[in-house]
Amino acid sequence: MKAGRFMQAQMTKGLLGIAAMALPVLAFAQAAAKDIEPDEPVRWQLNMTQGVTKTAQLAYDAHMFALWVCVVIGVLVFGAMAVAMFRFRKSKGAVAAQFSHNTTAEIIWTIVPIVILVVMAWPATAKLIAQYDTRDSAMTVKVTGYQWMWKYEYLGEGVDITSRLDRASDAMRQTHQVPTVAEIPHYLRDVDHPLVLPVDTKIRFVVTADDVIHAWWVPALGWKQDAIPGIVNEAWTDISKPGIYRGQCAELCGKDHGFMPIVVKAVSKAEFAQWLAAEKAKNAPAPAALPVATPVEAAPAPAEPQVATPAQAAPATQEPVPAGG
Ligand SMILES: [Cu+2]
Repeated sequence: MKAGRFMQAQMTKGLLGIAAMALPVLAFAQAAAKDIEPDEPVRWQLNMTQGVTKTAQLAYDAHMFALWVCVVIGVLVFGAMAVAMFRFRKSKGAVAAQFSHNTTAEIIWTIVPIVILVVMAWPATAKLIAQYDTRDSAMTVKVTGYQWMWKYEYLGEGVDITSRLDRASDAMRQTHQVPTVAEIPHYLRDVDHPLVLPVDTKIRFVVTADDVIHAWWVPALGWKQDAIPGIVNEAWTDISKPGIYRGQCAELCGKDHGFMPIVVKAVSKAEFAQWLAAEKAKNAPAPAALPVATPVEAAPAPAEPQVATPAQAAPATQEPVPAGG
């Protein structure tokens, strides 16, 4: 019967749930010790991390709610089984009942799981809808996946970043050796240029890819979004804690799929404004430098338009995309 299978599945989940509950104290104690990378999972952590965004919190809440429903079902079902086996055992003279149908029992074991599923699906659906509501965002970042790196464009700001595996990890992986944590603290999980974002800001992401399907995934943010060539997907985030958050490409995208990590550096709004201004300054053409170089040829320079539009600034900052490897 359907209901029977459902109960079996719930029982299994219930057991796992009890196991997951066993070590939360340890996990929380270890998590408290980290403040630079607030949401990093720790060794032997069993439950999922809580994340640092509203959507991550929604996912965590849905997960905990479902977990506790499973725990209750597990306790009830295993309790009933234990009682049945102990109290009505053959050695005590119990005789198995003989019947082929029991309409009341069949109605109960169909209705009860339906009610449980609806009770779980209702809030989960509301949370999903909230996760996809990208309205009223303060800024937009366009994420483009490439084989094998990420490009981040701060739309309307004329600032973009190409983010690749850090050089230390890249050099080490070519040697086929495994570094110690002391040698490379974040082996294969670090990048040259992290995505810098402000905290307490609703940030909209538009996610796409240039070659094959990638997926942009930072667990602490609470979502994962496919990056598909020719399609623009949307997502949003609102980071509550400054810190470093690590993720990776989550869609098998070629031989270096495992070597295009993601690093988000969340900073205060003031720090972000400072960083953005510095990036803009870096990207702007340097008109002041021209006259100094050769005084004879300096004359025509002021005739050039001196205002840096994003269109002009962008090509200068884009790093060339290598053909592969
Ligand atoms: Cu990828």
